Amino acid sequence: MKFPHDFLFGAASASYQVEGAWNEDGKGISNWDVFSKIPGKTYKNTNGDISVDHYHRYKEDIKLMSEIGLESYRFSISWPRIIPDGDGQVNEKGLDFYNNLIDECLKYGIVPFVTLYHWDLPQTLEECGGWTNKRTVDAFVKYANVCFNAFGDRVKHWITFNETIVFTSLGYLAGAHPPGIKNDIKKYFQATHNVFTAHARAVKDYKALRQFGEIGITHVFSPAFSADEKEENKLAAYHANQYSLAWYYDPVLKGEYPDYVVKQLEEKGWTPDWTEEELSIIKTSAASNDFIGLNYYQPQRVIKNNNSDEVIERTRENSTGAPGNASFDGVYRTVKMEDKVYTKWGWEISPEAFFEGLKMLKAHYGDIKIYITENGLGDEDPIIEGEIVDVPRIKYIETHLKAVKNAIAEGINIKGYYAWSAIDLLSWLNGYKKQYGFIYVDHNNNLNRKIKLSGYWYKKIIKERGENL
Ligand code: BGP
Repeated sequence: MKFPHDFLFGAASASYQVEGAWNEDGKGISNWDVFSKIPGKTYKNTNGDISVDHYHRYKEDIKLMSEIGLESYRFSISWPRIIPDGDGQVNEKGLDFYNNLIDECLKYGIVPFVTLYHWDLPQTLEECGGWTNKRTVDAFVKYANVCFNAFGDRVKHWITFNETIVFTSLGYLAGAHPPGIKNDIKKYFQATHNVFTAHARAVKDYKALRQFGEIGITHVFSPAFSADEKEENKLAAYHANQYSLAWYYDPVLKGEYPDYVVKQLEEKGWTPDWTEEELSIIKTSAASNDFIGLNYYQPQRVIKNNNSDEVIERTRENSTGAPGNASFDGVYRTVKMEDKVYTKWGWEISPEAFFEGLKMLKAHYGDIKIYITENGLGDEDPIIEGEIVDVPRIKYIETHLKAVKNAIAEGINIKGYYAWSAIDLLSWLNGYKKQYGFIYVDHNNNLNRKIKLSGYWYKKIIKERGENL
């Protein structure tokens, strides 16, 4: 079987992780510009001031992407580049940059797939309470409209938010992302609700513009499985799926929050401050949401947490995805398992769980349209005689693409696959050490670029439309 002719083979990036030029051409300061400069917050205090300088080298980068044969490039727009103070004047030079980037993609027939929010919030909004303040919701809707109007003639695929669970939980529970707040459960849920409201309003506005493109949201896809057959662990996995999956997917796909969570939030006093109007906009916009983007790296293996009084001290190291933590409410715990395989950073590698999770999603939400908006291997790539021989990455992407192919054969409506990442870039908390790209960037030599073995391998897969996978 070949992948369907309208299936997009792509790769992804995010503004803060690639662009650099943090204070050029009128760009405002973002929360990450500030947060990454607090000593000890990131690996070796790395930050995105220069990153891989995509802002200045985008032409070279898009050309390399076209050499790989990418059909689509998923990138994000930096909000503070467009509206430096969050909700004030538009910065024309910011618009110019993305107009040029989009045009450069189109010149090579690469479909631009645009994320509006991949975590770099204008600092002025962060200082007013960030996503816990409804002013940020209004500001986002305004910013989204500016982007639809400026780029919507050429951009027909929009993602409102990237991974709400990550920026809200690391921002308000683990304190590992901006604004660096720890264990404030009430704020965490408020932030999530405000994001869903912002998403719903942006979807409505986009549809009203009649630009005839599609719009959706990207979520972490980390389905929870019980570590064994014990009833208490199965219940713990159910709980994990309610809080980390249903809470995020239901409002977007069904237009309402899951009862199981809503009831518990009421009991515990964690219910967000929400209005009838917001709930109704979430309800009515769900039907207009075109797709769901899934970022899949690993599943969660779950057991019941038996020492729920334990204080969970989250550090940078244990908050970036490796199993071993208790949930914020103390109900369950993710575990590392003897019989599973893990990356150097402790993330499980499981194309099987990916496939199982996709079937679970279909069983629960029916025939939704899906893009895999991120999937990839963080590794330290060997260089042999000048070539970047990232064989483990090829293996990783190959097995996960096979899972996608099998899922399509099962009738799951997957319309594209974006490897993370198009090019080596700044990992939020792991610096440049953890590489993901098809294109290598030499930090010791002028940020020179070179296509890796995985890039050439992907080129072949795209050319054959995955027939030999
Ligand atoms: C996702 C983010 C990406 C990227 C990726 C890899 O959560 O959407 O921006 O960072 O994870 O994460 P890391 O760099 O921590 O390995």
